[in-house]
Amino acid sequence: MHDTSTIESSATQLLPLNVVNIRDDFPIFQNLSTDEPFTYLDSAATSQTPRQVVEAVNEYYSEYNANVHRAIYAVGEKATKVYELAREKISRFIGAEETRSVVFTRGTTEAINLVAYAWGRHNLKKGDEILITEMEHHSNLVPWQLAARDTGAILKIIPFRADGILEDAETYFNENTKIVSMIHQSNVFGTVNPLDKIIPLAKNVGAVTLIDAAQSVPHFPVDVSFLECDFLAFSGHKMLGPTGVGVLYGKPALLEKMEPFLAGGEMIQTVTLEKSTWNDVPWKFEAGTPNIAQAIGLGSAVDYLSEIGMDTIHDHETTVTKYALEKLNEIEELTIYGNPPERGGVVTFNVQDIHPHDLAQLLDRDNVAIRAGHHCAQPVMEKLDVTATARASFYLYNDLEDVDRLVAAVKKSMDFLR
Ligand code: 7TS
Repeated sequence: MHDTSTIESSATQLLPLNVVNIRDDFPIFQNLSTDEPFTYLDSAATSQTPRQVVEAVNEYYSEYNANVHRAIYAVGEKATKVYELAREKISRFIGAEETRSVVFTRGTTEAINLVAYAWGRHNLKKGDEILITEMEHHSNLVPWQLAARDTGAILKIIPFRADGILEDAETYFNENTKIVSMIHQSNVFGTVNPLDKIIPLAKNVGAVTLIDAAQSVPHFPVDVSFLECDFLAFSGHKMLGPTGVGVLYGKPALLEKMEPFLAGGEMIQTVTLEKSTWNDVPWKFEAGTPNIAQAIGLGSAVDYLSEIGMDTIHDHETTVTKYALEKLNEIEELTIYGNPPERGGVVTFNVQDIHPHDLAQLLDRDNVAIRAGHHCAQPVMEKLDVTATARASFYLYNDLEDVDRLVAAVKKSMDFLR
């Protein structure tokens, strides 16, 4: 594909990936109409898309566009084959023992809702406890608020400390804990939560585990067989894939026992006017025509990430993040939120007196794209006593010069507003 060997950056630090070559694969870095380099620091919201993924989607539409699991003609059979091949690739990528563990959804949000409805509504009752953390994205909080409301279960919350680390997690587990649903890597602090401790605690009390891996699967190796979680959710668009596709991994025995989530075509075995029976797992959970092109695109994204290697991607992001923390910390008026020792490539901050939305807008003038807002984590903002923050997030196409441009643009904004 390309040479990913180490290069020396202008900031005289070695980086594990050759970012110049990697960027060549991403049309957006070539196609912008400005001379300024595009400093994209918002991959935690959505990642950029390599040519290989765009081509896989394009090929489906231009060469074998047909519905899946029903056509008895060549292009339809090819569509089914490539769609199911994407499932196999994703299954291998996350270390699943069986391909049928992989259910295609629209994204992390839908995957978590699937569990909250299809598992939660049928297994939770009054007095049961649902355990989440205070650092969840809304998509792993609101579905459980609704499940608690509908079943009489209690929503329990493990708090975090000012440094962005969970506090006394072990004290929240008891015989009433029925499900533990937890963010793997925080989209605000970058904290990587200690699943090696949490999952055994959940197992000890017989609770089911669901991991929100939206910010982890794209950035470092995640192996469900090693983690031994029951469910794991992630989104294609945060890992170089298209929008509109994501994954729910589930242990087959659990998926088999669960009721369907959405109902309609494809998820059935037999239908009469009176009643229906369900298709096998995973198709029982894929009602209607799926996002075929997007799933195929995600298969191609997984090929791309695997070829580079998730360990290398992780090492690369760690180096860039360390450099960003160093450089941002040198700005006296700037506050960085959280300081977890185990962290991913997300840095959340505010600059004294400057609203993060103003900062993001000024940075945009220098072609530096960051996220500003509550990051779909309003309870986290409340605890930090802010309404919003700025956030820079890194991926395999970022280098130390991106950090330099971010820091220069932040300083320029400070001068402009003072
Ligand atoms: N969980 C986490 C940890 C996330 O970071 C996100 C999206 C989601 C779930 C939802 O994913 P979706 O693909 O279903 O939307 N996080 C962000 C973010 O941090 N900025 O924009 C989206």
